[in-house]
Amino acid sequence: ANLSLLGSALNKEDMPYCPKQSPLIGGPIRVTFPSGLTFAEVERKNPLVVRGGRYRPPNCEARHRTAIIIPHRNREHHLKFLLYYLHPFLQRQQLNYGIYIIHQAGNYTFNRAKLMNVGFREAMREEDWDCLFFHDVDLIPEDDRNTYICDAHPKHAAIAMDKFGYKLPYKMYFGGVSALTPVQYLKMNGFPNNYWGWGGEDDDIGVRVSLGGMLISRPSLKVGRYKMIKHKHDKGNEVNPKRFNMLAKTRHTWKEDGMNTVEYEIVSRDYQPLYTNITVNIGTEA
Ligand code: UDH
Ligand code: NGS
Repeated sequence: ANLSLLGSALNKEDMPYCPKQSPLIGGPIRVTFPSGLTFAEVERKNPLVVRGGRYRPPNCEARHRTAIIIPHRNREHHLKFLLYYLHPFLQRQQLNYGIYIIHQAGNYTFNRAKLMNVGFREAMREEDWDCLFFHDVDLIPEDDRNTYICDAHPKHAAIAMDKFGYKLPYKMYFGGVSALTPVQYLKMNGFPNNYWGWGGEDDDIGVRVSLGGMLISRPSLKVGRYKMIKHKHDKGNEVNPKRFNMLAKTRHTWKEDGMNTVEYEIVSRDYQPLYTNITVNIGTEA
């Protein structure tokens, strides 16, 4: 009895670090999309996740603090499946983590990269995250060994997607899921703010990595596997006809457009059981 009293008197700082390799990690994950799944069911399955979609391992001090940043509008049905897989996946990795949905307000053309800049600033405001995962809502990781921690260089994690036959579609592809430390993010002045509509912004980000003097780190093809939830082009995210012209100029524009110039207005910040929802007005194209 004395021992257990002592145990409960110990505070978090006295907990041992989690092992370097989590013993809870398995291998491949079988991803299916159960019909009738609800957010309430995902909540029930994740009793240790607290308000705002935060989690810490209960019995050890996490070695890593990872924020997941998800650009979003009108994809609740995808979000539900992503959370269903992502919460247990991150818990098996024994991370201290938080999930942020960056929701674009209004019906103006979607801007994925600018939403990521908002997510970076707003997440860092709340916590000293050491790694940020920029994560499309429709990509489900298919292997436990795909650890959601940062590397010495910006990481492109979604290297093997089912829709590309589990291969990289092209060498410089940087789309889907990527991970950067705050230092890496700021070194490349974050992401571009001026790609409105579909396409090219991920290539721009890839170019910024090298303009910032960094390399791209990647997991193996075996581990960096993702299943994409099938869908059509969204309304409000039409193909951006300017993307090639813009990409041709990235080397001249990256220092003048990015984290140092991002402007937006927070509409609301609410702490849902499974995620923090930040609704933001990001304006319109200049
Ligand atoms: N997103 C939204 N809402 C939108 C548009 C985009 O939440 O209206 C987010 C979401 O996180 C998504 C990401 O931005 O995963 C990237 O957008 P996308 O999924 O439209 O891009 P992707 O290249 O697909 O994955 C393009 C449509 C492919 C249609 C192919 C039909 N066979
Ligand atoms: C490239 C796009 C990327 C896009 C990738 C995969 O052509 O933004 O295809 O697209 N670059 C340009 O348009 C310049 S996908 O097959 O997922 O629709 O991510």
